[in-house]
Amino acid sequence: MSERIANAALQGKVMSAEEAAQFIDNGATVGMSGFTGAGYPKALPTAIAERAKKEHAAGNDYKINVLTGASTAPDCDGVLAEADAINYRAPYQSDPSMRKAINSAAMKYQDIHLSHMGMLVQQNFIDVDVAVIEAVRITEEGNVVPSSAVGNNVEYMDAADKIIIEINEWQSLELEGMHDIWEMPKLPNRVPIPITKPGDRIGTPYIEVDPEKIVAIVKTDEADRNAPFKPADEISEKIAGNFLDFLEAEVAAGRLSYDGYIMQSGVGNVPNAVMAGLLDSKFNNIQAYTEVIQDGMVDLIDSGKMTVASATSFSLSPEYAHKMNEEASNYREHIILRPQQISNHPEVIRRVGLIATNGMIESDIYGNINSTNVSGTRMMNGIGGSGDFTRNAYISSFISPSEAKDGKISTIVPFASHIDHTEHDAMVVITEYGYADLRGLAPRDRVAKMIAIAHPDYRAQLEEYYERALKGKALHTPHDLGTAFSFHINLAENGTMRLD
Ligand code: 0RQ
Repeated sequence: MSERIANAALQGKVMSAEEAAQFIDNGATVGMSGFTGAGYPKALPTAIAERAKKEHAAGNDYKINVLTGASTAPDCDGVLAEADAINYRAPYQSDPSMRKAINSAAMKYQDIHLSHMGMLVQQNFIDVDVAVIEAVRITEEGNVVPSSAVGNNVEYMDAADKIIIEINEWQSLELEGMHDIWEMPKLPNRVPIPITKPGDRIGTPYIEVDPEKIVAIVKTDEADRNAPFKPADEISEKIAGNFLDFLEAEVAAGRLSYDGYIMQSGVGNVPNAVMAGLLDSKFNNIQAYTEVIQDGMVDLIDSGKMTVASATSFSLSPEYAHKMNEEASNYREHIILRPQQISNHPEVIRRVGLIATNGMIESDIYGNINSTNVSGTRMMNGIGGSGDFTRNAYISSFISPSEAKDGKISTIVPFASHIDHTEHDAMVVITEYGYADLRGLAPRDRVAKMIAIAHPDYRAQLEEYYERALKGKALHTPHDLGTAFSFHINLAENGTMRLD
């Protein structure tokens, strides 16, 4: 253990998770590590949940506010939601139990852009009482080497009065050297971020921490919890093929080169299929300036097609997480893990000129995108980093199957029931039926392109809607508000929309 806790004074702070949970009072705001199932605390959430259950059984109030990097896992967000231990949660989650608690109003959730979260803490909009951070090692000086995600660890530890470190022996010591920690000075002293290429390293491989603030160290030995990806199906392969056609068209138009395409990619099976497609493409020296490293990127690195991937976290299947742990030292020259304020920073995203590709729930016929609220009301996961990238990318694209819920609803709809990304930001929408390039098109000129990528079963209804919209007082963006949500209402009436 002394290899993992090199600071002699801190070795005396090792205790059980139950003991460490006593530092977290009712009403506390807790800033946790963790991003897409990687690098989240493995022991404290369960200990906090158990404490909450005991307090509730004794008739006492006990709820905390939880901030993270992004989503975590059932043994973090899941156990806390099930124990009714959360009052307020931000900025991104994807846990089924937590989703249920959010949609039944048992807890509050604020869906914040991932690049904003650290800034809100840094500028004192949100106070952090305790930081609970997973690490691979504490250095002799008391500095913290994060594990498989950096997230908002820097801002949370800076702001917190008390810090609890979970040293996870499952995480490879070889991760040390992969992180690049750089902190933006507080206002009014901000400076340009000196990153011009995804591979630029600008900071330290550890987070500087005041060791006096570390009140507890808890030892764990648990794997990150990410679900394995489903093998690519026919639809995701078609979407990936259409995305590659779009890239090829950009090359043909002289706007993109086969050498040095810079990508951001959302998580999921379809983005992974896109990366599998890139393996057999003419693109070389592919670089990622993104927020999560997925299986497909590891394959691209292995093949030599991807030279560098900059992110804030891993989001790997169990098989690939194991491989990364075994071979971290080999991947260090290709992978950089940064604080999420930097991985998702508008300044750098715009400068490097990347192509952003994210999933969506639905797009309307004008290109307004809903990423978060099913039928405008039920929170799915959250905006994550999709807003950071979509608003600032060189080209912003959205990929999705043309229908959801076994064909019961079209993902191309007359009017998006909730809008996360506006028509001003979304440039290209891709389904298994092709891509709609909306760049340079006025709203009315977008409609035919969007209907052409809708599922054939829904095209006539969409055309009929647009005809009706034109017959009314057809203004700049024709709509027939009385029937705009007919697709969503039908879905609700069919009883197929899960409301929890
Ligand atoms: O629900 O699991 O109950 O069947 O939504 O849909 O098609 O599996 O697609 O996994 O890519 O998720 C937008 C949610 C898409 C995701 C979203 C239902 C569908 C299924 C999942 P079931 P799919 P994906 C980087 C960037 C925001 C964050 C982001 C997301 C479930 O991409 O969370 O982009 N994005 N971050 O049935 C009703 C519709 C629906 C629908 C899908 N139109 N109506 N249900 N579903 N479309 C990552 C981070 O930021 C960390």
